[in-house]
Amino acid sequence: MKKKIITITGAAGNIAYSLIFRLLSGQIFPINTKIQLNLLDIPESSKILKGVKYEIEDCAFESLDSIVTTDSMEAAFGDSDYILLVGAKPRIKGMQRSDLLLDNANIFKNQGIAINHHCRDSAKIIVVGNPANTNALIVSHHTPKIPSENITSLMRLDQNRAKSIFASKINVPVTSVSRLVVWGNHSATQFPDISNVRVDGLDDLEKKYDNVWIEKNFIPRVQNRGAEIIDYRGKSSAASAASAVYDHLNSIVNGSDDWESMGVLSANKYNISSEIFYSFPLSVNTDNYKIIEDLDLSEASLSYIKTTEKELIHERDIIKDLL
Ligand code: NAX
Repeated sequence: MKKKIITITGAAGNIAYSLIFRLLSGQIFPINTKIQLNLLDIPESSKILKGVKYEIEDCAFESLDSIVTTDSMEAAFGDSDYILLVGAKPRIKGMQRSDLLLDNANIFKNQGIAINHHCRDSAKIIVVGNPANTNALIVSHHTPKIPSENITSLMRLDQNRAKSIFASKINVPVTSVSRLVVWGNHSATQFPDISNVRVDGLDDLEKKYDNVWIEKNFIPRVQNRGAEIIDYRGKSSAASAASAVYDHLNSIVNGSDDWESMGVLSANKYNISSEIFYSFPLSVNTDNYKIIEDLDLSEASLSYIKTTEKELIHERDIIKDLL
């Protein structure tokens, strides 16, 4: 029997409430692998966390090895194979985006320091809590022991949203759509890019859509999908976010045949600043990822990728004292 230790922060929150059950009933790891869950939340959430633990136990999952619930970073991060940094403060009424950035930046700085102290250098870290890309930059800065390639931020929700909206427009199953990627920030400046899209492996789309639809409808709808969900549901996306974390982790563990979008340290590709976490088109295998290079970018695409870069540089400048 093999065992994997997965740490989830913000484990008493909404995303975790879907994610945990998806992970334990899913098929990311071989069937003989058992999962130890280390669930971290703040002391104020300890009662909720206990309820979550009882519910997990009540599912009698075959894949479950054990559950640790804790408010101690040392207990949560020690020996973890995968660390899913979901927990963060929500933006409350009247709060400026920059206040949220700084509050959450401090959480991710302290978690980075603790991870560096307690984890193996092979640990893989996925940053979900917002602003996810900038939080990943902070974590990366405070985990010198861990290779920056092991740290990625969640853009898969944006990619899944883009694929599903596009598939529905051209009336094909979402699984037919590949090479649809999202560049930049997990925010309303992101650039969902259909320039290289394939449907059932072919790039001949027989003009099933037009550029006006892409520009005026598709791109803004994907960029603002989070707000659209809040508008209807009265709460932010949680189940779809959890599903995207599952997909992201699955790609990291098992690789992917498709192009994937993840926030990664930029490494100066496509003339994007090397000091930000930015979502690029990636090929992902079981050992690492590679930024897909030499894609042709139209004038319009270049403008989109620079706009979202500008926002990430601005976020980085707000938290620069923590780097
Ligand atoms: P919730 O507010 O439901 O849960 C957050 C949990 O984090 C709470 O239980 C809270 O007690 C805990 N927490 C706060 N500070 C903590 C700390 N220092 N250590 C450990 N736990 C702490 O939010 P939820 O809906 O679960 O969303 C979590 C985060 O994901 C938010 O920042 C949200 O904005 C972000 N998202 C990111 C997405 C992405 O694609 N990157 C999409 C979905 C989501 O919006």
